[in-house]
Amino acid sequence: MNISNHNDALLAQHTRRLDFLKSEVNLPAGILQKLKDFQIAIPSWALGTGGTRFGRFSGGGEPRNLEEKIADVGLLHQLNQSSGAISLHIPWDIPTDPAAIRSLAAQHGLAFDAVNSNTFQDQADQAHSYKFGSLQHVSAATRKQAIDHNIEVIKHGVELGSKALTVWLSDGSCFPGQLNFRKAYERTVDSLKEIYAALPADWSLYLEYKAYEPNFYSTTVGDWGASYSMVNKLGPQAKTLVDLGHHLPNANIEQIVSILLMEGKLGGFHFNDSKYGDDDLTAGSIKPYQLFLIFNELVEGMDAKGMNHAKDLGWMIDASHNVKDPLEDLLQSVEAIQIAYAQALLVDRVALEAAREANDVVRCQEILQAVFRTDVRALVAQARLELGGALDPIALFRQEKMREQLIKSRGAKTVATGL
Ligand code: LRH
Ligand code: MN
Repeated sequence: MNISNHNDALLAQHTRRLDFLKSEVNLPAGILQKLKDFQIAIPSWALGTGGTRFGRFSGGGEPRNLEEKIADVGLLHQLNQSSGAISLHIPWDIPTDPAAIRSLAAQHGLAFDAVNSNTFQDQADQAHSYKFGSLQHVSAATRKQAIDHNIEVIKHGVELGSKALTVWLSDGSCFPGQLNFRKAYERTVDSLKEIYAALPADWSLYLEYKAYEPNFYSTTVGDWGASYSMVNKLGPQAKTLVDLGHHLPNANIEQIVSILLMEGKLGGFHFNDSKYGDDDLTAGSIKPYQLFLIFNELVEGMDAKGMNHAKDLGWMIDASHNVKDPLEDLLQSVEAIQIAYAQALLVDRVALEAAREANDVVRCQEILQAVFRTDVRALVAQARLELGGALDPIALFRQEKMREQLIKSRGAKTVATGL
């Protein structure tokens, strides 16, 4: 892949855009370094074509195994220098030879972010079904099976150098009366306590909440309140994970983020976007202002706690691609997240705070919206350029006919494990 030729051809246009941005806004010191340090983990389960119960339309050249998934994330990272980690889902991606997988990832400049357990599907050789839940299940044997699986996932993560376990539970009910909410909650907490006890001292447990699906009446870890109350019962290594698509319509996610951050209980994110439900669409593709407002709260809240933006929270994408090339979609998501972060770093927080203290509502809005309406793409591109990435990753992906090459080497009908 010839990144330097690609950049040479775009350099003049890029420099013009960057100079214009610099003439419009004073860039805070260190903003480029912050953008360069900001790495977003790619989900191993979103490198193929997703689908819905109504259909799945494969684009071809999908990774057939974990090695090819790592190569695909490596390709993304080569192009944008901002996808330096992969988040695995077990058992969709069991690393049969962890040492080999770890060194293959290192060759691509990749680390392993949080590992994800899966007690929302029954595996062929499974003794007890998760049809009626896992950690909440009425049967102690089923709960134990789910606890053991999570402990197994931690072991896989330790071998790969991961430092966090993400637990998302589809547990809940589909009809009123079906579930004793109190027992389900307590059984889930007691089960999580056994998983928490198996965490290495330097690990985190991210408890992901979700309003509905696949259960359609109640979800036991159904909102930030349920997750927050549970992680508080577990201990300091347990935090809440915010998947942007897991909220009821019109939820104020940026306010939830600010409270969890203030409480020291925000663990990380699954970035995506949605119009209706858990649509798992490209980050920033439906509600870009919300993504900016979330990063605005993150920068304010993390600075208030002296946190390291790049290292102290889990930055991960969780998306599913039904009509777009998975790799192009992921490149778009990373770009949208970097843009929202860059804009949040440009907010004049002193002026904003003064306007807030003066109840000058219009001034508050003007300060935020002026930044949101500032085109920072040249700044994000400059960070990529300085790290050896492509000025226009999607253009280069297409110029180099990457998908065609993947179809040629893997075939048109390959299906990646995952959603
Ligand atoms: C549930 C979820 C969870 C994953 C799954 C792939 O909707 O967001 O994070 O385990 O998607
Ligand atoms: Mn998720």
